[in-house]
Amino acid sequence: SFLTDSLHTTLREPNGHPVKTKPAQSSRQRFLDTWPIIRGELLEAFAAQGLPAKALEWYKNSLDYNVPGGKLNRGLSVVDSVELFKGRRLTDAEYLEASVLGWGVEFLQSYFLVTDDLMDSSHTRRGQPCWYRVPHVGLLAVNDAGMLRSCIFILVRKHFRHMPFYADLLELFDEMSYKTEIGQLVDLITAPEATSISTASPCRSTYETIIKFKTAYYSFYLPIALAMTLCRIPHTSDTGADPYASALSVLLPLGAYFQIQDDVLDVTAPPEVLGKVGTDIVDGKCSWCVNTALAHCTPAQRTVLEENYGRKDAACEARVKDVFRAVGIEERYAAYERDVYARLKSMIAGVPEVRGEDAVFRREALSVFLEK
Ligand code: GPP
Ligand code: MG
Ligand code: MG
Ligand code: MG
Repeated sequence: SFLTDSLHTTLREPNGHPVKTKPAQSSRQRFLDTWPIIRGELLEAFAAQGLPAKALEWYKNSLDYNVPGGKLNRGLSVVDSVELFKGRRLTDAEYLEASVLGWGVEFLQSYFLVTDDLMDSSHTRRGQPCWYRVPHVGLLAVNDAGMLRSCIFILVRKHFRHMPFYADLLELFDEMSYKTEIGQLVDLITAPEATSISTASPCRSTYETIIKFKTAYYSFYLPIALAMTLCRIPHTSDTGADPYASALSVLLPLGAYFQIQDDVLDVTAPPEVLGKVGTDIVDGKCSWCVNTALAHCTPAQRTVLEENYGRKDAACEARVKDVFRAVGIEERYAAYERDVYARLKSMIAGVPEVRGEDAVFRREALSVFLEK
């Protein structure tokens, strides 16, 4: 449609896949233009507590370092979906309202990333050192992460406290955080320190649980559900279908696809491109790659994996990567991607559209997300 065409460039891979599509400059730019306003409101709220200048400086640095530097896909999905549901360009006031929720998802994301990098002993993120690795930050990163999460509630309270759906917004942020924490728990306990994969025994169903909980709910369902809530899309429809449930039924497998891509990039993408150094192999993570390798390897390759996976050693990591290459991880991923892309497209085609008072829940919000 005109809207998606104007919001998204249609870059294609040589094989015709519409992957790695970047939002056009204009959509991203309008969202980024609200950052100084959002940041200003937070600094004002902080300054009102009467604190030493040094504290304000620290808070400001943490915000700038951790929040606006990513791809912003999650935040953009909120504002783009609101625009799509309303079927017109938003006024500046409406846009700011939607962007509070978009930045809310980005604050949640920054909170997760700062703590995830500590838990995963990661090195870089978005092309710069992880926050906890910045000199003088260290474990203060734990508190900074909590403060990034608090930004959500300061902003949502300021902008939506008087609205009848205020509690719904809070509940969404809260429930999706809980789901993510569950996912992070399973992610971490299936990658125990110094335990070989033979005893950690990654398995498909555990893997599916991990990726649904740690990624899909907050990265995919949350932005769309926030947009639907802001647009007052009702929970019921003429056909009896709950549009939030229909959205969820597509967004969970879509989020799983995204995390599988994240896992593959962790072992295959150059750090300069990815902005982070992959740690899944040395961390012994129950990832798509190791699951796929175990399902297709020879007994000899299995031994190599058992002896080298999850060891904090570059030579061990290289041996694991050799096995991954030998079993054709990238080719298997390409086949999976073709298949899941087609499946998601047909699932999306079956999602009912639901009319609210002055907005319509459109299935196109889901396909826009798929193309991203
Ligand atoms: C992605 O895991 C999941 C998260 C970032 C959610 C973390 C949840 C918490 C409750 C902290 P990942 O480790 O594969 O991400 P990345 O590859 O970006 O490090
Ligand atoms: Mg990580
Ligand atoms: Mg992690
Ligand atoms: Mg990862």
